[in-house]
Amino acid sequence: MAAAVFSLATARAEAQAPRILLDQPPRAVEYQLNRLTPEELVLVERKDDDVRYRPVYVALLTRKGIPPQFRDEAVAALTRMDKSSRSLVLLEALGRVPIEDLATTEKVAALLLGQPADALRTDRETFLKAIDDASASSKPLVLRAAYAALMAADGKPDDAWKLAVAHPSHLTELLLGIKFLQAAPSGSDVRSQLFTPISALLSTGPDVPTRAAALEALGWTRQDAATFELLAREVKPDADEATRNAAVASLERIPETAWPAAALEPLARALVSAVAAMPADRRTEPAGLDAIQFGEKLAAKLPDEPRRAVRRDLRALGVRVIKIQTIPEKLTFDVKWFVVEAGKPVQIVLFNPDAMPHNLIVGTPGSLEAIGTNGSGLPMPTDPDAKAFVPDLPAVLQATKLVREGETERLGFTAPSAPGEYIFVCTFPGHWVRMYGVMLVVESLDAFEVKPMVPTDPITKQPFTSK
Ligand SMILES: [Cu+2]
Repeated sequence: MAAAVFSLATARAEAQAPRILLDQPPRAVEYQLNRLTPEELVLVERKDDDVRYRPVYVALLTRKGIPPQFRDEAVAALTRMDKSSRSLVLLEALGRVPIEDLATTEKVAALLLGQPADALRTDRETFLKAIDDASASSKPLVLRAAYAALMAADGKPDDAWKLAVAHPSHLTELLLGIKFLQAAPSGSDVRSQLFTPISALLSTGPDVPTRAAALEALGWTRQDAATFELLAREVKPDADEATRNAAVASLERIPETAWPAAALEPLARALVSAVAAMPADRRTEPAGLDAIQFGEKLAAKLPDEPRRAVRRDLRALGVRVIKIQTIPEKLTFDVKWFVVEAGKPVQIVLFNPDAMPHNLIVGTPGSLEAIGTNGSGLPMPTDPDAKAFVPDLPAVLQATKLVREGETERLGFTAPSAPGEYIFVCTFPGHWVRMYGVMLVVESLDAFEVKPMVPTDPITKQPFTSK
C-alpha cells in the first residue's frame, strides 16, 4: 500500500493541519500524534469509516486539552468503527489515559458515568467484566470508573462494595472512583449512601493507603456538618501526612454553608500546628500550601479576635499562599485582587481547569495595558516549555509558562518592597482585557486587617466590587 498521507479538508486547515503518515506501525503513528499540540491534533483529518484513522480518534479521546466536541466525535466514531458500546470504548480509553492526567481522566469518566440510567443498566455486564479483567496495578483508572459505573447502574453501592472487598486492593480503587459519580444521573443519591460504609471502614483502622482513599472519598458523600466533623478529627499533628492531606482535600469540598461553627477554630489551629511541624522548605510543597490556604479560608469565618490570632500564626509560618484558578470558558481568573506584605515570600498557585491554555504575569502598577498588548502580540514559541507571550519589558516582575488544561503552576517570589497596586494578567492573545487583577502590596498585613482598603480595577478605574 502506498504511504497514505492525510489530505486536508479545507483550505484554512491546509495552512496549519499537520501531515500524519498512517501506513506505519501503530507505535510510529502514535509517536507522530503524540508530538502534536492539542490545537494541531484537532486539525488532523479523519474519517470514521476508515479504520486507519482509528489512532487519531483514540488520541482525540485520551489527550489533554481537547475541547468537548472533539471527544464526543471520537467516542461516536470509535463506537461505530469497533462495533462496540460507548461504555466499552470509554473504559478502554481510561486504560490509556496516564494516571497523573486528572483533567482528562475526569472528562472521560464523566462521559461514561453521564450516560442515561437505562444505558448504564444495560451495560452492567460490561462493568463487571472490566472489573474482572483489570488489575489494580496495571489499569487502576479502569477499575475506578468501572466500580463507579456499577454503583450508578445499580443505584446503590452494595454489590460493588461486596465485590471490591473480595478482591485484594480493589476497595481502595472503588473509593478513589467515587468522585466520578458526580456525573451520574443517580450519583448524589449513591454518594450519600456511601457515607455509612466508609465511616464504618474508617473505624476499623485500615492501612494508610485505604484510610487515605476513604478520607478522600468521604468529601464526595454527604457534604454536611457530620462529614466535616469526621474529617476534621483526622487533622492532628501526629497523623501521618497521607491521612492528613486526604482529610484536608476532602474538607475543601464541603460547602462553607455546611461548616459547623464550633469546629472551625480547632481545625484552623490544628492546621497551623501541622504545617509548623513541617520543615520550612517542605511548606511550599502542594500539601503544605493547601493546608495554609485552607487555614486562611477557615480564619476568614472566625470572629475578629481568633481570626486575627490564626492569621498571625499562619503568617508566622513564613509563606503567603494565593490560589488562583481560571474559570472555564469565561476568560477570567477566580480572584480579582489579593493582598501581600511588602518584602515577604509569596506563592501564587495557578490551576487551569480550562481547555484553553493561560499564563499569569505579575507587573508593576499601571502596566496592565503595556504588558497585555505587547505580550499578546508575540508569536507562539516553538519550545513548549518556553515562557510564551511574556514581553521583554522592565514592568514584568514575574511570569509563569503557558499552563495547559489540568495543570498547576507555582510561582514563588518575594513581594516588591514598595507598596502599591501591582497587576497580574494573562497575556495569551486576546485574554488580557478580561483576565487580569491586582496584587495589592501593603507595608503591614496586621495594619491592613485593622483598616482594610479595596484596590482600583485598572480597566474600569472603579474600586473592585468583589474579591
Ligand atoms: Cu488566558
